[in-house]
Amino acid sequence: MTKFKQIQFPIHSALALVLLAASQSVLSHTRLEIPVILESAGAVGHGGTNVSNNVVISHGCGDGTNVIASSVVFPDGEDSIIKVNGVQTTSAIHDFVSNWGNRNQKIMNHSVFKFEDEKMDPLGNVVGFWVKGGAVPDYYTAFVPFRTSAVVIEPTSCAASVKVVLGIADICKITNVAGFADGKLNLWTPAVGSAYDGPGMHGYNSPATLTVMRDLDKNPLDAACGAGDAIEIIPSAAQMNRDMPIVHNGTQIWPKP
Ligand SMILES: [Cu+2]
Repeated sequence: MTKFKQIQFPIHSALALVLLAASQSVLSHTRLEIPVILESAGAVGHGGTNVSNNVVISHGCGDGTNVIASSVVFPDGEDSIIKVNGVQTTSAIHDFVSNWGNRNQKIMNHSVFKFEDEKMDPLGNVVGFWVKGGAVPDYYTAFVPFRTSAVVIEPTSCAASVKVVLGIADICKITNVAGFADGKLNLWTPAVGSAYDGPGMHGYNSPATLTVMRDLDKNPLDAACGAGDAIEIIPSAAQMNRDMPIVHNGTQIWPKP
């Protein structure tokens, strides 16, 4: 027994170090303050719970740089990439979420970034937001607040969770797409083949996510579903190219056209 314990200790401390290193590298990237939320299984529009959240900008583009703007995109569910247990499917998000669309709204806050606005699709649904006119030092953390309205997981589906993949750019220097590089901006985007993939850059294919867990008490899974499926919704390249730019008063200010 004593011998077993002696072996066990170094394994645990090695594991603790690995976990610490892993959590620190995650913390150093731009993520959501609350990355996992519970669905509201109540009727849409009645007693749904809103979750106030923040995009957490954890660092800038290197010593001496300031984050001056940020751009955030949520998958619109129109041409989004949908995965079931990691495998891409032709199913639509509506097969798994009863009320997808317009779930996320910016919470106004001019204390860090002077200017902001929501991004809308042609139907007026919010598909993201941008902020600009700030100067967040590299060593600072900044919060960009938004709110998620109740997401209802389709009761007839086997979805146990829905992971929403975001596209985010933290911008230190306004450039055109060709000028994207470490030191100028951080791209926290899914690599879907858009102009905002940022291959080789610090945050390559390391997007922030918001996972909605099914409320298994109020919205139980059918026994045939077993443990249920992990669904993922990722913005398409076409949506990223359309919605990532910052357009202020009708003029695209980032990236430089
Ligand atoms: Cu980082």
